[in-house]
Amino acid sequence: EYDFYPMWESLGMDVPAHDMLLGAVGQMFGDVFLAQENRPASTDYLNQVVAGIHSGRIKEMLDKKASGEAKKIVGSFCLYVPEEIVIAAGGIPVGLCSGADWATDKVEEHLPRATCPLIKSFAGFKLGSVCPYIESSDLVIGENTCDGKKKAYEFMATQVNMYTVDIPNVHNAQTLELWKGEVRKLAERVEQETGQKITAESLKAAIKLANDKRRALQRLSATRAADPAPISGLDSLLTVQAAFMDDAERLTGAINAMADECEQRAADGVGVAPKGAKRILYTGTPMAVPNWKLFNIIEKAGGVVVGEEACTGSRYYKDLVDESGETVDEMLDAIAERYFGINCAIFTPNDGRIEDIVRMARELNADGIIDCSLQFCTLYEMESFTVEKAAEQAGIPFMHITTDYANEDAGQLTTRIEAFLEML
Ligand code: BJ8
Repeated sequence: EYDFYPMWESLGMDVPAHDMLLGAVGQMFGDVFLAQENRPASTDYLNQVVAGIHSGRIKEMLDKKASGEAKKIVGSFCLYVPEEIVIAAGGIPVGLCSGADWATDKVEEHLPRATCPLIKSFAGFKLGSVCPYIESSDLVIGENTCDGKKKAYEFMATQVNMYTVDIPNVHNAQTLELWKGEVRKLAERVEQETGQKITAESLKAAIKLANDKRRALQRLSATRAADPAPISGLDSLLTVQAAFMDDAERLTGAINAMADECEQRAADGVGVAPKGAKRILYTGTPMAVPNWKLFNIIEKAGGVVVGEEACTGSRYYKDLVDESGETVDEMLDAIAERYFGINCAIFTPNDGRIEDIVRMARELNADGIIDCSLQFCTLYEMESFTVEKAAEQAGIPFMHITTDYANEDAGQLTTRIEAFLEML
């Protein structure tokens, strides 16, 4: 057994508090994931990812840095930050979004109480020194998306080495040009941090690496159209959550193995839930590790989540970067174009998201849509009315939920979800 304590201490972490966090997450993982029946055997890889999430994976990244194989670790909070750029400049990209309440008292000395739990969580993980990803990040990239994140990054910049990308709020030809400029500026900033120039060769390889991961996720997602569903929503969500932290090449291999097994299960009529279990399309705010609350409630109530129109779901993998570019400029443009298609609710209008929801519900044979917003997220709360209208027009039952990371509303949510599943 390797002793990870010296590593955590060298990162400046609060080791006793971190022990408590790891203990709680381990317990939750057992109750939520390992308690599932008929999981595909290949999901064992996900168990390993979670087991090493704060230990083996961190050591692996730090070892790569020490050997010179990687130059820097670069954290980010949003799907709009292109991982290809970080990889091509010799960095290791990691997702820093956080899915559990931590050090809330300290957070509320700097941010309002009425702030979205995702934002409070990443601030709390930093202030409580319990996240080895944030502590090992040499550069943290933020983005001007929602008001809460935008202003919280001003505080985060007092805590970490931070660079913020400006993201337009409307999609048109002119804002695409602005965005391409932002992508170039980001590339320069990352190069400056890593001390490694992005070359046509490194960028082409990074595009291929990220696209291969997306192609594997697309394969896995397609198998979920089958009834019975071959894999749970929980394991599918965890696969995308892992994609923000794990080694890309190794994870891609594991996802392809999961897709192989799930294709076979679909052909054989083997499912994680019984045939005829009510099928839910999830849409809404992202779910960062270890936020498994809602999926757990839906699936423990006998439903099965068959798709996620969310940043921790289809938005992460549905579109590929065009691979035909030859020069760095052409490839950066292709990256900008691909990322500009992410249907974040900061955009107005956001018709692409609405179309995706209805299309996915049909393709994945969903019986109902559950749209969820984290508390105090004005964007997704507002947009839920448009989503509801679209679901109604498409004749798909719809339910909106507002929740946070605490467990207080779990009983009430269970009752509401059971009633919704019953009605489908
Ligand atoms: S591209 S969805 S990852 S910004 S839930 S912090 S919006 S108040 S996360 Fe997001 Fe990028 Fe958009 Fe995706 Fe604010 Fe809402 Fe909280 Fe949110």
